[in-house]
Amino acid sequence: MVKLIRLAVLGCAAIAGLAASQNSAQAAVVFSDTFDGETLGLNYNSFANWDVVPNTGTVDLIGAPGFFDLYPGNGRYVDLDGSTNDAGVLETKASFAAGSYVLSFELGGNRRFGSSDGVTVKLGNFTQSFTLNPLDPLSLIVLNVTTSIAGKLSFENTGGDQAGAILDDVTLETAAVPEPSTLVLASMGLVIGMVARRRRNQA
Ligand SMILES: [Ca+2]
Ligand SMILES: [Ca+2]
Ligand SMILES: [Ca+2]
Repeated sequence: MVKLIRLAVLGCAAIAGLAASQNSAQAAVVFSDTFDGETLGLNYNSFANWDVVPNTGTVDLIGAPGFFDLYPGNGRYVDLDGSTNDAGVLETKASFAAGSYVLSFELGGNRRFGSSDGVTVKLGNFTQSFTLNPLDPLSLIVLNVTTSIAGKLSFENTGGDQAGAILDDVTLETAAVPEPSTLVLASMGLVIGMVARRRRNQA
């Protein structure tokens, strides 16, 4: 019995050592943009961190002060359907590695025309679509995203009536992996369970 307990303790120590030697992957922000540093303009394509993909159409940069400020208090933001009746694809200049991320952004309705807008979000081979009614409020959306290939992050409004869904506050974080302490506790539970089972079998 003493031998068994000593084995269990040794096992725990070995697992703890193994876990401690691994780097704990904390969530890290790899991209963040509020659009507040941009210049107001229709059919805007001078973003610090984004390109409007050539030959896809246009987007507008609107907001404070007083330039189609549809969502006061949010600084500047993007109308994903510009002023050419052809919504462009807004794509990050940076490419992101394959992996798991937490992607957050704010989307709001166009607040102008009666028809709803579809918005497709892509990162590598991840894709998800949203439908925004014109009066939907600017709301935070948080997605767990996994892509098996490297790629850029993009937003595309479907349709082309010059009144697109509104995009603001885009943040991309790498997903956190479990803390070593969590791993150690889980491993210790496993070892203790095995010892208890052996004790029962021997009784
Ligand atoms: Ca903003
Ligand atoms: Ca527009
Ligand atoms: Ca529209």
